Amino acid sequence: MFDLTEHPHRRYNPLTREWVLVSPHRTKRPWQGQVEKLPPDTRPAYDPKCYLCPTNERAGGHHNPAYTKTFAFQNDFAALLPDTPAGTAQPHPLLRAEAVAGICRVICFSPRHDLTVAEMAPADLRGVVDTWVEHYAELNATPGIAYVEIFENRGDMMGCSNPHPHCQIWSTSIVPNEVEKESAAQEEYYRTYGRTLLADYLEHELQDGARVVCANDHFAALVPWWAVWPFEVMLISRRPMSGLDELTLDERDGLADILKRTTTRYDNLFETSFPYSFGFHQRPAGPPNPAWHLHAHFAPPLLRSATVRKFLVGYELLAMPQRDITAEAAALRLRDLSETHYKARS
Ligand code: H2U
Ligand code: ZN
Repeated sequence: MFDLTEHPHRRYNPLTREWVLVSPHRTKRPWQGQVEKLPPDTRPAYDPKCYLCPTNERAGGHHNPAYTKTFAFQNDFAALLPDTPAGTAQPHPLLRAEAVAGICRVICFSPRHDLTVAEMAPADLRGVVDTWVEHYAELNATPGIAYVEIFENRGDMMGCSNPHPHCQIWSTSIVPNEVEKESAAQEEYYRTYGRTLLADYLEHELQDGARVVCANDHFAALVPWWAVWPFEVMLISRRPMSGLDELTLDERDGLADILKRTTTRYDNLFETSFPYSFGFHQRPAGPPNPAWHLHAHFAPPLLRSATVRKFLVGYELLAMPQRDITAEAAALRLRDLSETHYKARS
């Protein structure tokens, strides 16, 4: 008899329409790979050498103001530029290129160099949500912008260059690959069923409970059925809406609350500043879209301790993503963790 907790299988991701291979029996194999030590987090509240701390100098001679809440600025090494001329090139039918224009920004979450999302006060996190809403609404309405990606890389492991709490926004004249896949799946689902794909998915998950990590009146955090990263989590708004700009004020508080509770569980998992890439998926430029359902993805690399991470290599790069622990086992671990940050425990 096929048993999801024992037997190798593949699971379908209806958002990207791709499969992930799950090998639950492999969690028994011995580990002899790379062991990394994460140094304890001993950052000062202000670091005179940090290019994100208040009053410090950034590249190009820019000076940060003495900001007290959030602070946004144009990325000094932007990957996309607003004035790139439109154009295409096709030297051969197989070789296509298109110009991409865009606006890249950095948002500091707090003047405090030593904090993480998990350690920020709920009111300050609500301020971060308000800043995201403001920038999403403005950029999404900017002529020439087709999509606004808000994301945070946290930790050296995820290629983050600076531990000061911050995120980036890359807004582009094109809709990027992952968003295009999710758009197509959600549009088709909505045309067929007249409901959003994630509204139906979330309704099932809240009833079932096996993959739910935590929830409040406005958002749920869960390990998706199709998770690739060991402790991957999705945040899904309980009310279907297509973008951050549609959040009510209560829902903004709900988002701040679920962010704090999810990242606190993450930090508590291995009692470390848990590395991850995080970001929102929401409707491409245009008015509210009933097919699109606002959500966020956490992609964290740590696997079984603060020193053992998952790499997407070999089979994952050449064939398909693969995981060992099941989504249900990961959700159970996260659900059982405290919502009091380990650093705040006496
Ligand atoms: P990470 O979040 O991935 O570490 O990136 C930080 C961003 O900050 C990165 O995109 C920008 C880099 O271009 N940056 C500035 O805009 N000004 C600076 O003085 C240094 C870094
Ligand atoms: Zn700093």
